Amino acid sequence: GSETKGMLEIQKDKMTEIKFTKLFINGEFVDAVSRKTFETTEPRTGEVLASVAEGDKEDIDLAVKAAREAFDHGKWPRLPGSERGRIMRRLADLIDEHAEELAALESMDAGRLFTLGKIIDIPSCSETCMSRELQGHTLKEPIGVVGHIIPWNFPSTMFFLKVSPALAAGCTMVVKPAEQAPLTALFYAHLAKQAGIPDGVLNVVNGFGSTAGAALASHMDVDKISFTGSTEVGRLVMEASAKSNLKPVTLEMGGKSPLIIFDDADVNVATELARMAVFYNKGEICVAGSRVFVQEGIYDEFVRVSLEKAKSWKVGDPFDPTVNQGPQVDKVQFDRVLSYVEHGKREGATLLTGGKPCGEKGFYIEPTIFTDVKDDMIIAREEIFGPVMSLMKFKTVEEAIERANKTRYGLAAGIVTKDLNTANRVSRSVRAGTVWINCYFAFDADAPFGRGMAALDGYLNTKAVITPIFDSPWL
Ligand code: TXE
Repeated sequence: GSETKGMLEIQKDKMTEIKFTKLFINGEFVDAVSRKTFETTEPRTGEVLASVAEGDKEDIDLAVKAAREAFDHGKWPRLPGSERGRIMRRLADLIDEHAEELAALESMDAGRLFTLGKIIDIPSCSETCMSRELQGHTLKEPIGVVGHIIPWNFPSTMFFLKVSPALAAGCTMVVKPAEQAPLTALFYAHLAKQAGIPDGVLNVVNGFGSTAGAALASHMDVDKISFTGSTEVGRLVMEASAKSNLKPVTLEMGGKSPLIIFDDADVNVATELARMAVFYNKGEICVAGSRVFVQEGIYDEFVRVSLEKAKSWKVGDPFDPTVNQGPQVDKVQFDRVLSYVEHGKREGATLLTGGKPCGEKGFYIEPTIFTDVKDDMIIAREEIFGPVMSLMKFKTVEEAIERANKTRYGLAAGIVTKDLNTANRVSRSVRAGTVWINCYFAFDADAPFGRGMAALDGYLNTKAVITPIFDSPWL
């Protein structure tokens, strides 16, 4: 009907031309040495979106060489912090200017909701470029050539969470984006050049993990690796460092974060937070609150309202502004999520709603809720990375803490209660890097999660410089 037609029109004018598909090395877009390319699919349709140059070891070598040269002899690390800050602010302005186009590219490549990309992800990217600069009079020095290995769930956000602090610190770098979503990184490389970031400082080499990624992790001339992705690969990256030059490695891997809801919570607020915590970005988020513990007094009511809320959560085209949830990033993740649903059913959890693919094409999955989930079930232990909520009932605060901590992960946790004592007690006892109280996914520019001074620190070396003064007794 006319509604469909209207929506297609919205999509058409948001669609963007794909301008950059080659590797970005030493300030130029170039083919891979092998001339090979790979196809990236569009999760909305399951069809091919673009052919992208496929980098491998030789390309990583060229990119590291460019970054090395730019670090050892180039001007970037030697510029005063304020001057680097000025160039990065120019980059921030260029990102803002292209926000719509970038958000569209991200929707096409990664299935991110267009509206949210435009108002959250892309502006936060430009913000990370603005937040800090390194003052020249400290004894902190840039660590050198950095390798960034990036996942596909928030391609733009992850790019800048890694690249901005490294640039601000004065490092040079090679970025290996995820093969599932390789496009926006190339656009940012183009903008960085336009902003005046010198050639060789920021290089982008697309390619696969076991080839390009592994070559970067084991490179003798790379001084640091920053990785976000699966635990299995994180282990390989650390091993590659150990077997090469023992470069420091920063790893940010999976999660199975608990969201603990107490009897005194407002059920409407709590169900809303739970829905966001698990279904946001189709569950493809490392800090997703995928284990929802609900105290017994409000459990039944919580289940009832959650079911209603899942039913009104709209799945569909990421360009449609009325949609809450877009497609999973690719067929592999789509199949993986559905196989977890099967595990849940087999192990005896109750499938309250969802659990099936939806839409005629593309990788869409219904928002899914399991009740009667036990701590030792696979769906309660492993990261699903999809829109699957596991509901668990608990009685006491002690029990909630103990069960929340029964995980090999520890990224985040959420607490919903009106009682300050409970909030304080649980936030101190729960093992997690970020604890949200009566909110979820609230980020602050100065919090250590990839930003602020703590982020910058990861790209700096502390150097002790000792010199005797003229009539020092040590002479
Ligand atoms: O991750 P990979 P995948 C979790 C999530 C997801 C699962 C699998 O549970 O379902 O991991 O996702 C590069 N040496 N997370 O398979 O393979 C790869 O090319 C060097 C959580 O996509 O870890 C990509 O750039 N690099 C996570 C990056 O690593 C290698 C986000 C991540 O891919 C490599 C993503 C190798 N040997 C997945 N092999 C989060 N915490 O947000 C692969 N790579």
